[in-house]
Amino acid sequence: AAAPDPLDFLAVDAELSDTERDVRDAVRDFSHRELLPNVADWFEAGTIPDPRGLAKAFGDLGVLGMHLEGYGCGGSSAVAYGLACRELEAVDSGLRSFVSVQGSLAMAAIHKFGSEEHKNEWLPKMAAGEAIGCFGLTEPDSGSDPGSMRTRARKEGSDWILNGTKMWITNGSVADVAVVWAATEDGIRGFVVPTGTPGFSANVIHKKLSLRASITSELVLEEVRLPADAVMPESKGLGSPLSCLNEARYGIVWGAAGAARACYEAALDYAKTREQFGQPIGGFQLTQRKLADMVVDVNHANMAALRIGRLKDEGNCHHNHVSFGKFANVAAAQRVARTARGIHGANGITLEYPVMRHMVNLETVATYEGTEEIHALSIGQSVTGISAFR
Ligand code: TGC
Ligand code: FAD
Repeated sequence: AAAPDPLDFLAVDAELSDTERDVRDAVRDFSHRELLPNVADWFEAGTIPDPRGLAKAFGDLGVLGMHLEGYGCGGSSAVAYGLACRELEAVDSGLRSFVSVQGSLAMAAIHKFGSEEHKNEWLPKMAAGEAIGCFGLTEPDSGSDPGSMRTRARKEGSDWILNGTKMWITNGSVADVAVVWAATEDGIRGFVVPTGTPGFSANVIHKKLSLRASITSELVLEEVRLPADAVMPESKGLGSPLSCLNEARYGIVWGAAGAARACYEAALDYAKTREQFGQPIGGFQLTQRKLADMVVDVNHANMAALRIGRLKDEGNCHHNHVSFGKFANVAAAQRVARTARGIHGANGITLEYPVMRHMVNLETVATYEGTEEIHALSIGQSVTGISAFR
């Protein structure tokens, strides 16, 4: 047998079909050409300077809502979509987030729960990157417990009136359309809110130390009047937004594997070339132990992502499978990023190398889309049958 490839030790990618490999390569080429040369500057600036241009480029690449069927969307397999997330997050978590929020949250919500009119109006232009969407679930006082939301939608004649504040909303201030979740007399419903509607405003959140190549905003809704058909007819209860979260969390399972791989590859390269005490630091036993731990984490993460992706394509993926993947892979990526940061010595704290950027991004990835603790509790509930959330 051939010796293991240091960059794919367990040959996980050998399990991919030709189509899946083509998607992987196309997204990797695009990411290396268009994103990697710019991402450190965007991270340093604390923004994405041309979000509309980026949306259009992602639309042309075909990654926005690529796993959704019809309405101008790609209709790809779950594994192909996951590979796209992996390659994007190998560059930066904020860039995968851009694609996740558009395709797996805003578009997926409209696709699952919207009317034919909502789908026809928004999905084709969102898939093309001509319109940007955001997804407003979290509030200042309602994060892990979204059922406690205070945003309200009340009926006035046939119109809906929305009031409330959403917090930490990716792309909120650059979005054309916001999917807003609000409590009504009939439970939680989702609303399609064009962001030009009077009473809707968005404020950029500054001073972030993580996910800096991403725009994060507060949404304020003050007596926002919407027509009767703004409500997504199929949305009913907290299960509706949670089912969208499964889609985005699935992308994170793969994305975290990408961030981990990027950190491991940077550390391996550095360890082989940086010399101290007359030899490459990769020649020291302590460094080799770190590389061994990293290669195990990266390959475990890839295997878990592929297994969960295959379950999803078979129609056998339960949301607790996704919790398992998010919990395991984000923690693995955090370990790898932190170790890789150390192997880079002082260079590791700069934006000249990707490792600390990934390390601090992963703080966000561990928090959003269900914190590490929330996914631990989901797995705990799944294996014991006992809920420990409250
Ligand atoms: P609970 O009573 O357990 O559930 C309410 C109903 O929902 C069902 N359900 C799910 N359905 C689909 N998918 C899931 N993952 C589901 N989890 C639960 C459940 O069966 C129930 O259905 P029914 O028919 O019996 O009513 O609800 P709970 O209030 O106890 O909360 C459960 C908990 C804590 C797991 C949930 O609320 C949760 O996941 N909290 C974390 C919140 C979160 O992840 N927020 C993310 C916001 S979006 C974001 O972060 C975007 S980041 C940008 C990016 O992705 O890049
Ligand atoms: P809290 O829920 O207040 O949690 C604080 C701590 O308490 C955590 O450690 C948590 O695990 C722990 N905790 C809470 N409950 C329990 C429990 N039952 N048992 C044990 N420990 C518990 N949201 C959106 O809706 N849309 C977006 O586009 C979006 N984008 C984001 C982008 C960024 C950069 C960030 C940082 C967040 C984003 N979020 C978004 C919000 C994100 O989903 C929330 O931050 C997350 O759900 C956690 O909520 P919280 O921050 O209020 O923390």
